[in-house]
Amino acid sequence: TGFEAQHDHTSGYTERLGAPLGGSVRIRLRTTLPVTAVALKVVQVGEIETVAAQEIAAPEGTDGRWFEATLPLHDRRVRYAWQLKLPGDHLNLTALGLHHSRRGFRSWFQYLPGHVAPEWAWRSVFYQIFPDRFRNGDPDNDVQTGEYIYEGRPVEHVAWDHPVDAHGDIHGHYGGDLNGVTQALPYLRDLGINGLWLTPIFVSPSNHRYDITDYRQVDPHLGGQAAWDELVTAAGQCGIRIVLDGVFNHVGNEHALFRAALAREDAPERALFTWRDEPGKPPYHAFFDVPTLPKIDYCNEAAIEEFFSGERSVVRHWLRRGAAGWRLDVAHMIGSGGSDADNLPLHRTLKAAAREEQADAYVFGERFFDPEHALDGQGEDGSMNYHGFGLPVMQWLAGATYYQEPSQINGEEVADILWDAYHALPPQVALSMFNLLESHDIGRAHFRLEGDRSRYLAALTLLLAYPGVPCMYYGSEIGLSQSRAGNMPWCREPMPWDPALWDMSLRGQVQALVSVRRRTAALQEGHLRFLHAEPDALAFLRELTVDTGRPSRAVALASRRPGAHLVTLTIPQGLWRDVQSGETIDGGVVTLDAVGGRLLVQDA
Ligand code: ARE
Ligand code: CA
Repeated sequence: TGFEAQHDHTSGYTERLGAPLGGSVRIRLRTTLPVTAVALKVVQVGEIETVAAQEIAAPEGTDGRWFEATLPLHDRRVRYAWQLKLPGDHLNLTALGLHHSRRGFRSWFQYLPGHVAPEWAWRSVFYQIFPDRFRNGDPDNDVQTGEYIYEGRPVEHVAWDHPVDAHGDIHGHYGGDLNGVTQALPYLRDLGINGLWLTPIFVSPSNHRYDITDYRQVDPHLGGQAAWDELVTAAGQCGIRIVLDGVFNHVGNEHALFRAALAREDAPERALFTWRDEPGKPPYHAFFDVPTLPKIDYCNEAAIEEFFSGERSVVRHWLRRGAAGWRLDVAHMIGSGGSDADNLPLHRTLKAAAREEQADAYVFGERFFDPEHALDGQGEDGSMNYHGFGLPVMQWLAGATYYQEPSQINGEEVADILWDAYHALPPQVALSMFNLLESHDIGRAHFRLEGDRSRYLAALTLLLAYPGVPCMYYGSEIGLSQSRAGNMPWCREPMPWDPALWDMSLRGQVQALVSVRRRTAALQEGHLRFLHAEPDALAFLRELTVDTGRPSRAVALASRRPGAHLVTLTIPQGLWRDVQSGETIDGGVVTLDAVGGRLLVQDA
């Protein structure tokens, strides 16, 4: 399709992302319109400035006329729009496209100075592992039945082929460990992933390990420190980085600091927690009032030092020992009991400590709701993208939310929700969002889609093509499902290792998606444009063109109809390759069968 005017965050149009506050950055516009002049409207520190743009020579291999302007960076978040003067007319280019009016500031392009994203994450495909359920590499370290009492009952060793049930969950340990993850590296490498997010691995009595007893020891039931060191080394040799789960809102009730606080009325450790007296509740604030998860009070400098800023803090400790970043459990709660916004200064302290330790540490928070206010570049790099990706996509494809609410949304609404969430964020933040369809907390996508391969592949296609860092949940690639409806614990079935139990054709399709994601620059850092939306189908374009001298483009198309579904849409000219079928397609107006989701790429 012919374009009329184009500008985005990619390096052909924006000199660089995250240039320092107080400086400036050169930005460009390309247009085929008969413009007489181009200017930039910039809003910062409450004022609108006008900056003139100069025409420059078109970069080789491009068409249209090019204009360049210098964007001054005097504010923590700079918003701008292009103004194109035409004979007897003028048009404005914002993130929403060309319009006569200037539209609201929220639709303007935005530039976030001073925040350099960990770009390796953009080039990664992550895989989430729940250690107790992924692979048992060493049966000798397994939790034994009756080894200790947890929440009033002896723990139990559960056989790997025993499905998760209510009994098995709370007290059941399957014996998965880090030795198993190391053993599975050839499998993971073959799948093509290059990032791992491990849910907690430190000493903890529960099978999920969110109630941590000692943050500086790897649980011996997972193989201890030796298994971690071996995993980090071996994963590094495969080019796989590991992000750890940072449980910083609460500790486990067996943690030494909490035990000391409980032991004496006048213990100094009492100041690390908040105490209360409410009938039927624990005498201290706790995560969702779960007594095993006492909340840490960050009013206290000692707590900040212990976990974040101190020379030997937990955050620093594991970055020094090979972790590549942190996923922050219940990020919005980490603080001193105030709102998510009140907690921002603390998150900046955490991120600053992580970056001091490792310049490209990737830090993202867990939030089930709109995270925009928390993503100012100084705190987290991104957020788990339930809100702006996984929940709406799954709601659309499953025809209901994961918690079975009887609500419906159509393709146009999904496209709107996704686009709104995407363009609300500065580009380097949008590209650092941690995208997922499912996790250890919510029902498996495959199950929520009733095992329908076609819609499942549509979901995976969108995941691997969308801006942000894609993460798959262990077993997704072989069609691992769950034995009954619901969220956790049903979504935590052990991974079967007998290939006879795998859906091999699904695994092949996932491999193809992962591989193209890792090879295609447009999928890693290209901009986003929705091309099509109808109730049962949607399509978007990822594009990175001029700076490489050759185009890198991809189109993702997904349908929620179980069978064939012909969709007519317009895609840019040129030859396109279908990632699954290998078939070649000419650009322009095309009619494609959207069944099962399709990914088309164009790279020279
Ligand atoms: C266990 C049992 C549960 C039981 C619960 C209470 O498994 O069946 O209901 O105990 O007794 C960890 C474990 C859980 C454990 C929990 C408490 O993994 O298995 O539950 O500790 O012991 C909300 C939060 C979100 C949070 C989820 C769990 O917003 O941040 O709830 N996620 C993190 C981790 C969890 C972890 C913890 C927090 C605690 O990822 O694994 O739990 O450290 C809707 C709501 C969301 C809600 C979401 C999922 O979308 O809007 O707010 O998330 O559903 O339930
Ligand atoms: Ca084991």
